[in-house]
Amino acid sequence: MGAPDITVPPSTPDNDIPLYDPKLLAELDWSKVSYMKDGVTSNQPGHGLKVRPLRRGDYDRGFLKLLEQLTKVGDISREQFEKRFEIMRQNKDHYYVTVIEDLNTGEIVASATLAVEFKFIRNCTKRARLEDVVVSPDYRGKQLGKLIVTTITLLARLIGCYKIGLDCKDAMKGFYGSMGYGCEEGNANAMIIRF
Ligand code: 16G
Repeated sequence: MGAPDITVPPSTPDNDIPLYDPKLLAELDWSKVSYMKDGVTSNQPGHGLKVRPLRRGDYDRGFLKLLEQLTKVGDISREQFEKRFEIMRQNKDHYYVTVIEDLNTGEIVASATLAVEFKFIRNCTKRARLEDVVVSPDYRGKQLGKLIVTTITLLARLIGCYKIGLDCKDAMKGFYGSMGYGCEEGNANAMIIRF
């Protein structure tokens, strides 16, 4: 594991503001999850690790650098980050960015987002999307991918979404398939226009 190139921010009421209520994570029902080894869950993620909502102070904990593992992020200023964080936080019930922190270094080492779309269909239901899944290269092979993805899946269920979906590269189909995600017969076309 490389030394972190971050200076951990002090714990202040402002830095510690979570994007969503952390109590939700304590309520996740892991009882039917059979593929995690060593009893790992979001409540027991392993020594020195913590699964928690994104916090306002995570700008200084390598969160954006981590996202660069996934795609282009851009040169985001603290002000931009905090503005986007506040928009997400105020749109309560829509954005659940969830991270894994290495408590020894203070670094964010994995992240995934539950994005929730409100609908009229199916009695005004909610549909979930699993987005921006990323694990630091230094922490691969420790189940953190499965841990963060399953945390999001269970969270979607807990808050009452009727389904959860994702887009991914072909090479990742096996990974998501191992946690119950799959293509529906006759209904497996994700179409996009890039602007
Ligand atoms: C992947 C991600 C998606 C992310 C996109 C970014 C998962 C399950 N899928 O499809 O959430 O937004 O990559 O790539 O994490 P892009 O910048 O090329 O759209």
